Amino acid sequence: MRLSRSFVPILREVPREAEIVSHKLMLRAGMIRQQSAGIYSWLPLGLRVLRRIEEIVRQEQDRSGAIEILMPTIQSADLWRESGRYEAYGKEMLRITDRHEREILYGPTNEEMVTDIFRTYVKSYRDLPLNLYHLQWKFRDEVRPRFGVMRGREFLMKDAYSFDLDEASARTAYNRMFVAYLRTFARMGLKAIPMRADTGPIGGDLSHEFIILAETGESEVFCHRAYLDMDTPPATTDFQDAAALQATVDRWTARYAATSEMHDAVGFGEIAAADQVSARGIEVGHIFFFGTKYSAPMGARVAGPDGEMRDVQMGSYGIGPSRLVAAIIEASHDEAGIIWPDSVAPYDVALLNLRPGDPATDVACDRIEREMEAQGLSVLHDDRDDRPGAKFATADLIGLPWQVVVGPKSLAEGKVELKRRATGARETLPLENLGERLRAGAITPA
Ligand code: P5A
Repeated sequence: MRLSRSFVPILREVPREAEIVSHKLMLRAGMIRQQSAGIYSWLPLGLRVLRRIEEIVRQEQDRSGAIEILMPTIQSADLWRESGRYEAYGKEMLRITDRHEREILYGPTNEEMVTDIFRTYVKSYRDLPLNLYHLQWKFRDEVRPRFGVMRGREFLMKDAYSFDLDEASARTAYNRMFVAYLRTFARMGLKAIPMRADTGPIGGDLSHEFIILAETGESEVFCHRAYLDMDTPPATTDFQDAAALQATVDRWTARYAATSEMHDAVGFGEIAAADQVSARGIEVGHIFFFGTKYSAPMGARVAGPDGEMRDVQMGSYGIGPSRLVAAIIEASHDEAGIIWPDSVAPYDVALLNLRPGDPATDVACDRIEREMEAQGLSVLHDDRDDRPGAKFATADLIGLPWQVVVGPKSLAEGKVELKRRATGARETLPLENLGERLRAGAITPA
């Protein structure tokens, strides 16, 4: 993709309204545009990152056995009256009246709607376990929307809902999501720590928040240092093996880790001082087990093997893909800009033509772009008529994993420069070897 033909409105000035680095960088890199408080348009670069995050989330949900559906953003108030949450949810819910004076709402979450779908179709234990998820926009009229897409009013959520016959299998469903979440965040280059958490308006008594440590995080968190070095469950994890899942969850919950609402100063004090981590964190996911809180009032019942009808056991599991875009930047940037992990970068390579208009660099850049794309790499080709210094600054700001610099002098010798954004390591190499070099991965540090 040629930068001149794309739409990447870079801001040279640091926007005044932005307080935290991810918000500043997202605005400067032309990723998002605020439309009103807590409501954003996603511009091409931001959208590409969001889509890649969604895809990782989807792959790991599918791998764990969850099934994708798509529920609407607009819901009927009557459904929420059935669970008793219509009044209870309070001012965070955006309530709307349609032309027939019917009360509807912009969904802040979907427990009621998915329970309605379930009760319509599923009547027997033979159809269980079941986990339905979707990726859909939510609206919460937050008192303090801030930090850009980190705490928006309109935001994207992946929300999954599990249905099981009894509590033991519901715990296995919870464990499946727990393990899927560990893999999901690790694939985005994040160290997410599962912490015991409060359940708020969703309810239930078993809940973990997945937290990444960051100074700008809104949550105050406490955990054992060992969590910073734990291994992620492998891709070969068997999500049907309840005992193995439990063992993984046990390992990841063996040590102290809690958000401030669940903090127990005495328990935390038992950790050796050097291993105590008291920090701020960003909640990127939150999982809940709440048994029959929705199924009982809404009549979602299934027949067990004995023919007896019983209320289905449920849990719900959220991830915030739009928040993750900002959270990843909080975790991975430097003074010059964003440093995208390979797995979520909007493009793999920034291709910098240092002298657009020069036939030699133009031809070489076109060829490099075509060849790299043929090899499956995505390229953002800076073909604009701009000073080299400005191009370097833009490339560092946007933060693509690789930069390929094509200048007239080295090109005359058949060479280009390759820079790894994360380490700053550079090497000069022959044009022909470029694609292979990139595919091979990391270059030796400078
Ligand atoms: C779980 C799924 C729920 O709503 N119901 C369905 C449960 N959980 S939650 O913790 O309230 O939200 C899940 C995740 O959504 C993200 N999130 C937000 N992202 C951006 N802006 C917001 N205002 C916002 N609120 C929640 C978080 O990642 C959270 O973990």
